[in-house]
Amino acid sequence: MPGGNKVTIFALAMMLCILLQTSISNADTFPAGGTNGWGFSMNDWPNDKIFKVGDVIEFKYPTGIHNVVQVSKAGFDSCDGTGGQVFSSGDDKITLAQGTTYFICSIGQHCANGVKAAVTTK
Ligand SMILES: [Cu+2]
Repeated sequence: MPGGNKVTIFALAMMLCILLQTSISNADTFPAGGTNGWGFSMNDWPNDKIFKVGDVIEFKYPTGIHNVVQVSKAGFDSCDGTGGQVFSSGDDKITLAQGTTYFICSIGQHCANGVKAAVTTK
């Protein structure tokens, strides 16, 4: 039956489209600190969330008041931003890779006062 192949190809094409759309729209964007934004009210912000590779963390804060430095675990633990990648636009979007990504604010004693977050992908 000549029409059969066309129907099958159409069905396969539809399935492929659905699969592609799912993989594209799968990434979520999380505002760091939730509604408080990136600052002194992190309140263990990432702890109740599930992150995956490709998700984006958006850091919103007043320019010059805070910054975002992507650091190693050692840098995170000691609040030392030396050698880290610095973001300072006030609206920084950082895509998560596999594992844990560590962020601190390197201005003043902000990190020691809680302006830090460790985000782990599942
Ligand atoms: Cu700060």
